[in-house]
Amino acid sequence: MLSKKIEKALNDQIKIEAESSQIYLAMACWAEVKGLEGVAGFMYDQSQEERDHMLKLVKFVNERGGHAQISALKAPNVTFKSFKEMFEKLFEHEVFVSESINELVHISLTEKDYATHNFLQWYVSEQIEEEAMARTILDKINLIGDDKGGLYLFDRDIQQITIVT
Ligand code: OFO
Repeated sequence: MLSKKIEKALNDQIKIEAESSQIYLAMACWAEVKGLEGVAGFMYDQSQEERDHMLKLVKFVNERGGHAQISALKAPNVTFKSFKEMFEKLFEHEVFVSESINELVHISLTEKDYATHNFLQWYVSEQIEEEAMARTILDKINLIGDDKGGLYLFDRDIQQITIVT
């Protein structure tokens, strides 16, 4: 059984994962209308992953005797100054999510909720991967700079880049 404090903290994380999904969906749309199909595909996949992260939490809360809350979401940014800015935002967002997961892990320990603590370890590992992937992409974008040919190749190769990391 979840304590009220843990239930509230998990529900807050459900909202964060849902918002992450919307943020990356908006990025996918922006990339798609700018003609970068590879980047758009990558962002659609990220958006789907975040929805999966949300659903995993929803099911956990309901299975543990809580009630998962589906709430109104903050509208995401829909335009960006550049691809660099867009990927910077992705990286910053993943760092924010990691901090939020860490806080959740901390609460699970203070509440002595070891089942939730165990469940959250999956998210801890996932955040290490996602931050590393975002950092790798950002490094590549910084190398490309304003080079149009570089951006073309980056768009073509982004799916592989992410598999390698
Ligand atoms: Fe990329 O954040 Fe979910 O967990």
